[in-house]
Amino acid sequence: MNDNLPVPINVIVITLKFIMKFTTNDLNVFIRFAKKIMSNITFIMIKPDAVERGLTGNILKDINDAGFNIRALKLTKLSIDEAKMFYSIHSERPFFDELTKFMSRSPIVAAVLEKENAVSEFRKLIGDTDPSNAKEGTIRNKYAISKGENSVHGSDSDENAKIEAEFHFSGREILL
Ligand code: RTP
Ligand code: MG
Repeated sequence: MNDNLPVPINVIVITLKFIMKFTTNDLNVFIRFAKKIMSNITFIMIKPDAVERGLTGNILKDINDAGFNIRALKLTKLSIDEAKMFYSIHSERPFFDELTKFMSRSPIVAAVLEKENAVSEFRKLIGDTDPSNAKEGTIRNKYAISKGENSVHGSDSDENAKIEAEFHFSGREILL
């Protein structure tokens, strides 16, 4: 008996097509799942001006009342170099020096928040960068001092939320 019978080519093709279809489907499911997780997460900071004035509790309550779940949280302090790194996208802007000195002046509270469409939902909750333009009831409208000292930071995209969360937290500090 011949143990080395060749496998017909059409059997090989059908098997390969089956494996490829299976893995492509799996990959698509995984990509959809990853995108869903990413769009549910944002990174935020309670800035020095708000921590200094004892507003951390009020702001965390506003965040909670707006339906966000806290997935990571810590009190920390940025060095001037860390502030420069974090806000490097603004390095050419005239307010960069003022911004990085302010952000490293005293402790901040950093957090990762979860909610559907977290990035845009959080930016709605905090309001315009300049508190004089921020809608009534938004966090910046209620607490910010000025356009520079505006009490809170929120990521501006899903990609940046991931980068910023990883800047402040190790994987085991984020409880998803
Ligand atoms: P953030 O990144 O802190 O959430 O603020 P944002 O998106 O609303 O505003 P962005 O344009 O990214 O600016 C970053 C921070 O820089 C300070 N800033 N100062 N003095 C000024 O004209 C000025 N403009 C911006 C603010 O602290 C702003 O949040
Ligand atoms: Mg920004």
